[in-house]
Amino acid sequence: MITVYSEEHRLHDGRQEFHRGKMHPCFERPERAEWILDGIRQRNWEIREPDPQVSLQPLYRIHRPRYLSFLETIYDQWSLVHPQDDAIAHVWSCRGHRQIEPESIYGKLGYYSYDAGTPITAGTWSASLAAVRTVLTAQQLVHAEARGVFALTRPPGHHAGADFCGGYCFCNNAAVAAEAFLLDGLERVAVLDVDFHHGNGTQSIFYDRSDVLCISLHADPAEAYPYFLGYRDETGTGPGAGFNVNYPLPTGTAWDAYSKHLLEALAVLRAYGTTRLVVALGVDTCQQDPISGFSLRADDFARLGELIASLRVPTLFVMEGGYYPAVGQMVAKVLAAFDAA
Ligand code: Q9C
Ligand code: ZN
Repeated sequence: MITVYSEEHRLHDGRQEFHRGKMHPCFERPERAEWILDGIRQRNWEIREPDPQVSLQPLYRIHRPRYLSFLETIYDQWSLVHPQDDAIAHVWSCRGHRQIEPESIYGKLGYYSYDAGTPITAGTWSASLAAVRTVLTAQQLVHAEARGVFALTRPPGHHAGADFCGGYCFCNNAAVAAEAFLLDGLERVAVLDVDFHHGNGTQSIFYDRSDVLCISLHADPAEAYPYFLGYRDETGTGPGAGFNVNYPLPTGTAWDAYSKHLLEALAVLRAYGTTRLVVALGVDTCQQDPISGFSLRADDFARLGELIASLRVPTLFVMEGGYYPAVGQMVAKVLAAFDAA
């Protein structure tokens, strides 16, 4: 399996996130990509750089132009006032407040984000753009008839919506890739999100659309981040009615229960007639993950890859979460089992 990877991810290097009452070193840090690369290199798979010429049109279709300019410019404005610190919101809009983009940098940060775990640094925009080029280069390889390709994206993407960041995510790499398949003339594209956390950004982007089926297995938002989206009764709206499927699972879920729901998800993907699959590949479902609560074991990740392969659909794997050193082993197990099936 080919991996697409850019070392520009290193430019996004947040110092601290606000977590449960105190500032904490960022869980989502550059080292993660090294951990993942270790797993890929051990298998001797080809690693390619993103194509610098790849069209960014799908990015502009997924994200609002004003949000993208916010991402591009906010750190420079912030650093004039706070040169020693990362840009992070401390106030957000709520019910009864206006939904407006204020002039103040603090107001803008609140308007375009939804948590205090997602610092914006000097290199966040460059790294996010490199991740988008990475996923779009990988998408082009799948379009050119590769059976499976891995986009080693960092920062991750599935919590980012059309005009907001959060959950360590800025640009929604998986959504951008799905849009790229549509622009290439495909129909019945699907996103299968297996990250521990609900992919609230991806769901919100496609919620009223029938051209991208979104299916997610994740921790029940009643007990886990992102808390405000990812419930079972969220099935899509308008033309998108029936094209969003959530499987919220309780804390402690292990392979036995997980795989039952995965098989259901695969049946839905088959019934839809999926032509191209984007897998939002978080491996924070592993028992070892420091910020998550599922109990998948190393060998379960091979089963996961095997089951995804059983769909027999060209598949783009996009890296999402996973915050422990063995993250590359789990990713490699998924990809190797997919390849072998
Ligand atoms: N300080 C992904 O796995 N944790 N994102 C909440 C806020 C946020 C995880 C703590 C977890 C986001 C891509
Ligand atoms: Zn996650």
